[in-house]
Amino acid sequence: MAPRKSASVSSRKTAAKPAKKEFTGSNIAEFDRDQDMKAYREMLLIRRFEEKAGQLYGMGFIGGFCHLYIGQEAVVVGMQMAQKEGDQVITAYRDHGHMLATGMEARGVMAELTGRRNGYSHGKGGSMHMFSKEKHFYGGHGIVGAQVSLGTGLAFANAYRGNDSVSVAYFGDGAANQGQVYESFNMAALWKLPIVYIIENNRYAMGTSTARATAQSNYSLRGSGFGIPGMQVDGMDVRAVKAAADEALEHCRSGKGPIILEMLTYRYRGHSMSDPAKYRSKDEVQKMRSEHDPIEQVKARLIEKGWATEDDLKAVDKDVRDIVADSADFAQSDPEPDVSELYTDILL
Ligand SMILES: Cc1ncc(C[n+]2csc(CCOP(=O)(O)OP(=O)(O)O)c2C)c(N)n1
Ligand SMILES: [Mg+2]
Repeated sequence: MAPRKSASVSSRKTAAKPAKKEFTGSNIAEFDRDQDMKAYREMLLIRRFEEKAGQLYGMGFIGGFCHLYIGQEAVVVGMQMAQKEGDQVITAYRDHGHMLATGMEARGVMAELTGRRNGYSHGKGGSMHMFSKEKHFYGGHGIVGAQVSLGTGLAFANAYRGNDSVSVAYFGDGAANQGQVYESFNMAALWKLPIVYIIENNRYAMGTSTARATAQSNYSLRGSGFGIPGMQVDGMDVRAVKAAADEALEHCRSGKGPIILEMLTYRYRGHSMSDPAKYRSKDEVQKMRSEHDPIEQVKARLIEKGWATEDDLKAVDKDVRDIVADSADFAQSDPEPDVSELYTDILL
């Protein structure tokens, strides 16, 4: 039998075409006053909630893991502003912001952090494992990259049912190097599944910078081998996120299959609560906070356009602080699950 001629990599005719450059990711949505006020309020709620969660953790009220989202608020808020009722959200362990953005109650999230009965998982899931079918929030996952495959499954369900919902699956720059992400990309592209893959590139995976860990640091190109288009987006500007989200969701809803949004963002706090943060300088964090903070950007715009006064914004802050304080009180006074509940709601 004649030996089969092996094709050289470069001569293969079956190689996937690179994704067409039809998206830029650099558009900025025009917000009216209501949209800017909404974005301001929602981002502030996440920030104040996270600050309080950090305090409660320090006081010993929260056990286990707790990963704060401070700095990245514009990503979930901009995405949520573009989503429709029924679109599913799934993410990793840095998840409190995603939950609040979907409209889940601060009380239920905080009570879950403190392991109480009226937490979203009845106090048995904690920070990384909360769900709300009502708000189409599918977790909260501690295995890096796992939510990408699960989110692809949600998109498969949408296609199978023939509804026009889109699955929005968030993952980090570190997770983007996991193998199951590419198995998911392949299936999603093959079956044209309605899913927006959001890579929250906050520059670090625990203490490892993207520069040290990744061969292709333009994550928006990560789907090109499968023909999945992608955009790099300023994830610190809620209007840029909203504009990219509008395009991406429309792409999915019109049956064109998956799309990737790489959100260029930054986390101000450590990876989790026990992070000495020796892998970056204080100056780096400070520069990001002072020049790109997502909330300050909206605040400055509201004032500059004359859409709100300092007093108006202080009133929003007061309102948000009240919601967070109430959630913290609730999370400390709500009872723990009864002993008889030890074996319910869990997998044995
Ligand atoms: C499969 C698996 N490997 C390793 C870990 C440990 N781990 C937890 S978070 C993390 C870093 C992930 O970084 P990234 O995806 O960038 O998300 P970020 O924390 O920046 O939001 C690692 C390696 C894990 N939880 N699961
Ligand atoms: Mg990261």
